[in-house]
Amino acid sequence: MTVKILHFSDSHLDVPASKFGPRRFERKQDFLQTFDAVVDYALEKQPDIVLHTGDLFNSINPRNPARAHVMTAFRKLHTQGIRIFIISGNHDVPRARQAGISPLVEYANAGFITLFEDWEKVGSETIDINGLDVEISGISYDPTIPASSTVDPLSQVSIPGKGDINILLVHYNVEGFRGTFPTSPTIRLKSLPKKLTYLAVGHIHEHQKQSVENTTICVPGSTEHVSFAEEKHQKGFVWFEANAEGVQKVDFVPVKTRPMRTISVTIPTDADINSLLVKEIYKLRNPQLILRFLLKGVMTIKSAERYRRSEVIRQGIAQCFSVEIVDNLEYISPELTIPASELALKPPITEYRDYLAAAIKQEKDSVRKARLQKALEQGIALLEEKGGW
Ligand SMILES: [Mn+2]
Repeated sequence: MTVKILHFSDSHLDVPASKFGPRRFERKQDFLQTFDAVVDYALEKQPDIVLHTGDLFNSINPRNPARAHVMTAFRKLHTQGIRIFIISGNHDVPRARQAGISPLVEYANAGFITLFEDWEKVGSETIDINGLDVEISGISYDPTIPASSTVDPLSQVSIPGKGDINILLVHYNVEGFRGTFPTSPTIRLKSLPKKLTYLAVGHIHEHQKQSVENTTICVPGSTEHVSFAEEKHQKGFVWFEANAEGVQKVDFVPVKTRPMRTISVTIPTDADINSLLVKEIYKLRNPQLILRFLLKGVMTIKSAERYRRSEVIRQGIAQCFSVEIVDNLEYISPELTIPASELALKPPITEYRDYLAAAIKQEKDSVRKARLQKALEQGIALLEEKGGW
């Protein structure tokens, strides 16, 4: 007999989507839909256990539509006898007691899930599935570790390791996995707990897996593209089966997500940027597509004058789901011919003296000349007092 387990992660429900303007609710809906795709798969295929390895919500205070949605989904799974085990990720862990409690606590209190809330010590539960002891342990993300620390979060961690199958849920980077920054808390392969069958990993958004001795380390990745950095990743979740001999198979099951694409555009000299971008938009037109342009290169003043960013976006959102333009450009002006020496700034008192001296020289009326002379003296005194030179 094998135990059937569905593992998903990083759903980031109720992600902020204000940059999508009036389509922000639709964008939030995308995340709920991929979450539903996973839950529907579980309802249909009936795994024994469902694991979620953190960042179920994008924040500790998700809004009610997302909360209620998850409650309904977990109730359905629970009613079918599917056990759910969850940890908190860096996005949905309370950073301090004052910040309140995790939104996941509601589901645990309702009896629908088992939440391993602690980040200081591992929580553990053993359940019997088809005569096999399945030990599931978990440790939530520790918000007190500085993000730039290179600490190994598992160096002091052990699991009971008494099951026929032993699973540990974590939400950290893992040594050697893509998307892991060297200057962040990272699990070292040497600190994997003994007798571990499956390390269920959240936090890394790209699906990856690796075996180290008898342990399978698996990252299902996020269920939607959380940022443009993920645009090329296939999103989905993991279905695996294990017995007392270890993990027997691991399948990645893809889910349908909204397409996302970045197009880099190098600006040719004096090109009409608007028609260039609009042409690209028509080439890629797709009402589902989240499109981003990265403009690169140098823009002359002449082409900048013809560039109407809002016009490109207006035309873009008629053909695509959204269009974003990143245009941190350098501007150059070939028409600029003033010698640099004439543009140099003078110290404030020198500037003031030169300006008034010229005015005094030009003035014919003696009374006005005397007044300007007085203004020159008083002005210099005032500038000196204020720290001018
Ligand atoms: Mn995440």
